[in-house]
Amino acid sequence: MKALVIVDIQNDFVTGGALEVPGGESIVPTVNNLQKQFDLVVATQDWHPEDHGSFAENHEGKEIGEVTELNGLQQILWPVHCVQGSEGAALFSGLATEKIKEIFVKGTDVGIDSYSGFFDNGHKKATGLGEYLKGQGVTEVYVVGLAADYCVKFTALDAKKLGFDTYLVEDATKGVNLQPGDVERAIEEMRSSGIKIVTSEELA
Ligand code: VGL
Ligand code: ZN
Repeated sequence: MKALVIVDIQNDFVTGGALEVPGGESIVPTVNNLQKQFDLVVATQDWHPEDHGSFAENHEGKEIGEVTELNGLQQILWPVHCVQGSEGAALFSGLATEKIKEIFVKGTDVGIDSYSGFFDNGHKKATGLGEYLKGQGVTEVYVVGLAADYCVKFTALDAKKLGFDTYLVEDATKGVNLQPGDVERAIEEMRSSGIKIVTSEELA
């Protein structure tokens, strides 16, 4: 059994959003098409309280993009984004949602960020996604969405670590590229961890 995991296709991650992935919305038609090939489609949603520790504005004197420490973990400071219940946190309107069976929220604890859709960045708490997929008999996980160099990468790496046969659909993800080359490096890291990098064309 295979599942499509759609990561964080939310208003704040598309063009004009608070934490814009340049052209992020351009993958949406591909993601919508891919959904037709899956009996199980799930999504993740970045879902932060407004006092979240990943927001630069919650750290006096610190700037967006700075790296700080948050409860013992390195933390990049981001602009305020995906605040629970806000328009920015809503799924992007172009995303087809009829087939999405479950949504797993992450980043809900003030003191820790969660790039992966499976666990927080300290691997302390699970979101329920892993258990859910195993309970559905899933053995293959296909990961798509935003952002390639953060939440998509860590979701795919955790899927692999949990023992799923894991695929990244390369043309169904886009990255932030805070540093030039970040997306390429993320893809190489995924590949060398045993994740299969495929295109939507190959899957059709
Ligand atoms: C993400 C940075 C902060 C993502 C979420 O969805 O890739 N990146 N929060
Ligand atoms: Zn976030």
